[in-house]
This record gives sequence, structure tokens and C-alpha cells, in this order.
Amino acid sequence: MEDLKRIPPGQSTTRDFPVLHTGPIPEFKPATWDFRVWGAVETSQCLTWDQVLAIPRMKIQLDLHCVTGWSKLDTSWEGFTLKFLVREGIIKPKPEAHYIMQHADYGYTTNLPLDVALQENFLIATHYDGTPLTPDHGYPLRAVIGSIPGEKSLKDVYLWKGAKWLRGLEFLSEDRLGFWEANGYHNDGDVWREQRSSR
Ligand SMILES: Nc1nc2c(c(=O)[nH]1)N[C@H]1C(S)=C(S)[C@@H](COP(=O)(O)O)O[C@H]1N2
Ligand SMILES: [Mo]
Repeated sequence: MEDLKRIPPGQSTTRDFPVLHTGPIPEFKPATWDFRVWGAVETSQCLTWDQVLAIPRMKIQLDLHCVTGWSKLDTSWEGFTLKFLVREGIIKPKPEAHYIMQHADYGYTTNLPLDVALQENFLIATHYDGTPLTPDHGYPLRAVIGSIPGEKSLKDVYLWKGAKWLRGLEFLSEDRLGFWEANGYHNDGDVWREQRSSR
């Protein structure tokens, strides 16, 4: 029963970890890889892979909900939250920053309101299930957003709003549509309201 309450309308659970993305899997070259932060921030940044690895990481369990209908409960991730980066002053959003755009290799983008991206259920992850991410799930770095079991105060959105192969965060004063959001998916993507498509 408890588990049933964790499954949003129209979703069914899977034990596998399906792989979903458009386009090819990028090759990771540590020497040239970087992570950029720009837009409505006090200081633009360009972090190397070693600098990203030096950021303290936390572990979190998330229930993932894919817009195509599968949910995967109790997934284990390791990484850092944007909330942590902002609290530590590693990223300083300007007062007018109200949205973020995630930018990934090969141009995948997805947008979120900054207040949602600052929730504890939005993680920038390096590890899944105790080991570094696999290439198909976003190695070396991906964003992931899901439900924290039992935590009802957070906004829970579909998994497309976590970019695999994440390469940067752009802070925006006005909202802009990401890849799927511009291709018919709902801009908010709330899993409990079944906001799958915008039409
Ligand atoms: N870079 C990138 N990230 C992406 C996507 C993509 O096409 N490219 N697809 C999204 C979608 S639609 C989903 S459901 C999840 C799937 O994550 P998974 O393959 O680890 O299950 O990745 C999201 N992140
Ligand atoms: Mo998806």
C-alpha cells in the first residue's frame, strides 16, 4: 500500500533501468571536458573535471518517473545539489535569476524554475548505485530529479528534466523552453498532475 502511494497516476513500476535519450552517447575526454555556469550569476565559471570531483558529495534515494510511463523506486545516487553549491557560495545567482537551463553534450537542454532546481530532489550526480555513472546513463555527470519517498512538500517532475552528460547550467531571468519542452512536452512536468504534454 505504501508503495502504491508513491506511484503517480498513469505510471507503472519497473525493476530495470531503461535507457532513454535522443542522439549518440558522447565520449568523455577529461582533458577537454568542462562544466560551465553562466547567465544571471555574479561570476561565470568554467570548472574542470578535477574541480567537479573535489565538490563534496552526498547520497540520496529517489523514485524516478519517466514521462513514457515507467517509474523506478528507491534508486540510489551520489552527487551534489545545486542548493549546496549556492549555499556554499560556489554559485551565486543574481537576484533576477528565476530559471535555469541545463545544457548537455550534443545540445540537449531542459529548463526548470530555479526554486525547483534548488530542491533537495534535484541532484547533480556522479554515481548511481555505488559506482560511477555508466556512459548510457550520463557518465561522467548528469542531473537527476525524482521524488524523495514520503516527502510531499517538493515539486516532483518527470525525469526528462534531468540532463545526462551535463555540461553546464545557464541562469535565466525569464523562462526558455528546453528540448522536449519545445517539442510538445509540458513545461512544468508535474508527475502528480500528469503534466506530460502541453497539448
Ligand atoms: N543529454 C540528454 N539527457 C537526457 C535525455 C536526452 O535525450 N539527452 N533524455 C531525458 C529523458 S526523456 C529521460 S526519460 C532520461 C532517461 O534517463 P536514463 O536513460 O538514465 O533512464 O534522461 C533525460 N536526460
Ligand atoms: Mo523520457
